[in-house]
Amino acid sequence: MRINRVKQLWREGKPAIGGFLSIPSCLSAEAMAHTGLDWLCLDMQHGCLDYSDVVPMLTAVSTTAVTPLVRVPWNEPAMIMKVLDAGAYGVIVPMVSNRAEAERAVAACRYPPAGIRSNGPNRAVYYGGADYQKNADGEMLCIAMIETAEGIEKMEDIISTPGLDAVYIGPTDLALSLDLPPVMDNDDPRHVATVARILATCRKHKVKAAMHTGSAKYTQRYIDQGFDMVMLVNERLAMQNYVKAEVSKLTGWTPLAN
Ligand code: 3PY
Ligand code: MG
Repeated sequence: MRINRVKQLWREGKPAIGGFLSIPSCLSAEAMAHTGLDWLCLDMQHGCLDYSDVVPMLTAVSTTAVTPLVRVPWNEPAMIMKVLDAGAYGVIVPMVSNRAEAERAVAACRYPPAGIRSNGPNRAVYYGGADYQKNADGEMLCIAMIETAEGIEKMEDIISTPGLDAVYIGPTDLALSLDLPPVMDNDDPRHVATVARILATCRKHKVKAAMHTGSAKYTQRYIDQGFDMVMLVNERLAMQNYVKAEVSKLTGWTPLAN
């Protein structure tokens, strides 16, 4: 069975740094897989990706050592099982608000008797190996997002869910839940304090903590703060920000004001 690189980094006490994919393209997925990042997450929640986009994009990412993850659109066992069968090595489940929802996500990621995952890995066997079913429960990451008001209130119940590998903070939904503007790299003291409380609760229960950012500055900040997994950039913004920065360097020409 191919090992999960993110879990391996954690065993070595190192953080895993990754990116998000939102453009339905195998070529951009493969290009992002050649940037040095540890993991890439195909974003079915807010990215423009359907299942028929995800399957070939997982194949593109798996031409490299990058760990492929999928953020599913919602906490639905059917989609969690389908993306794992297609070779995702873990799922990020949005908007998990209480213990029952966290248990539902974990169960979908584990074969019986630990969970309710149905047998039928298709591409996953080619990517993971012939002994996939025997070892999958130990390699697949189940990551629950804490970003709702109820989730903040019940973080301890969620984080202490048996079998949950990590908790992933969605900073903009977290901000909305705190009645703040949906700013990604967020310095509001209430946001900062909530993020610190989630991290401390993860530490208490020996669950990994993951954070989403929009810049190297904040990625570094969260690495230094002790996060185990940090999202640096998504490919759409990487492209747009790079071109905008280059455009701004030109003189003797007026860029379109779109
Ligand atoms: C959030 O900021 O809420 C996220 O889910 C990041 O994608
Ligand atoms: Mg969110």
